[in-house]
Amino acid sequence: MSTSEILVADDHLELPAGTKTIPPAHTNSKVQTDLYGLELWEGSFPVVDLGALHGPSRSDTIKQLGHACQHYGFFMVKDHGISETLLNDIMGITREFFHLPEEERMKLYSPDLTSLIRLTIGFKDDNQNVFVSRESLKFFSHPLENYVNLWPTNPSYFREIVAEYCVAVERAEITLIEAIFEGLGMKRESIDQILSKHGQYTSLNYYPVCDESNLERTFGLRGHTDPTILTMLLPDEVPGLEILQNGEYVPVKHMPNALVVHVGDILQGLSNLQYKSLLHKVLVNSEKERFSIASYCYPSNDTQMGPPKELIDNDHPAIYKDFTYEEFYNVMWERRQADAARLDSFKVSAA
Ligand SMILES: O=C(O)CCC(=O)C(=O)O
Ligand SMILES: [Fe+2]
Repeated sequence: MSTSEILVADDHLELPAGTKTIPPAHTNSKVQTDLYGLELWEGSFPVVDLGALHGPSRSDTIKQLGHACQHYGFFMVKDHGISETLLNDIMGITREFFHLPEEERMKLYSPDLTSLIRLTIGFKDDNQNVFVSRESLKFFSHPLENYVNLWPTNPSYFREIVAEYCVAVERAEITLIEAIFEGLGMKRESIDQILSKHGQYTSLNYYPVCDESNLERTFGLRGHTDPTILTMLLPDEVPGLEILQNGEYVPVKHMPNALVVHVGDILQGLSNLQYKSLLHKVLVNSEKERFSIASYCYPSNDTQMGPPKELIDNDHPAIYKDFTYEEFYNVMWERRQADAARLDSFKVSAA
């Protein structure tokens, strides 16, 4: 594996609930909004119109993104530029892949964390006496031409559809990240340095129906934060994803054609802790299988993951030292922590 192919963690441990304060919703207009003017889906989940970043309300939208990152660590995006047809196609091909016979899927199984594509399967954690029942096909997806030839050819349209989706999501991710960085006050030079050789890692996820008798001790995925700048997730309509809000895990309500965005650990570091990465987990159920597609965006390997100089002054001293993504990645695997505690050893105050 070259150093440009650093993997993201897929080992998720259960974590205690933390606390976050979220302002109450205003319900006096047709579209519910919160105190920051953020539109709320189902009264709880902020929604940002990504299309507005290309028009005259760009600066308002950038402010909204800042509020969503700071106060929620999570938001949904609409008008993200990915067609409904493509969203349906990628979900369809993901279902088709996981409905292939087991021996066909298992050809891609690999316990090797450095593999450029691998199928991971459910397992039992004997220490905690729980099952984690997710099956995932994980692979690098940007730059596309480096990886597409490693992807499966069964189902026959797999490469075509997945490639089209990954390119479209990458475009949306970069638009979004640039706007978030701009909102933080980063200079163009810093933004370019972080994103010039950025990567994308994709995980097609399958959560099988769980036998009723095992439901209590089976997770789809245990509580964790993502070791990314941000993650863009396409969930299907089956409930399962839960995010931490006000110290409690809350089920995310499906919003048709929206993508779900999580602030990741790297954005936490780069923002000098103005934004915190989001704790989330996935539950399984005994009635319906569930599918999701996660796109993890990570920075150039040599990115300095401490806050850029322009975010630091006497009133805002640096919380994190300068460290590279590569160093972060090594610590993450060494310590096997499932949340942003992975960043703690890079704090200025750390020994
Ligand atoms: O499947 C989901 O809804 C969430 C997946 C997730 O959190 C992850 O892959 O990191
Ligand atoms: Fe996650």
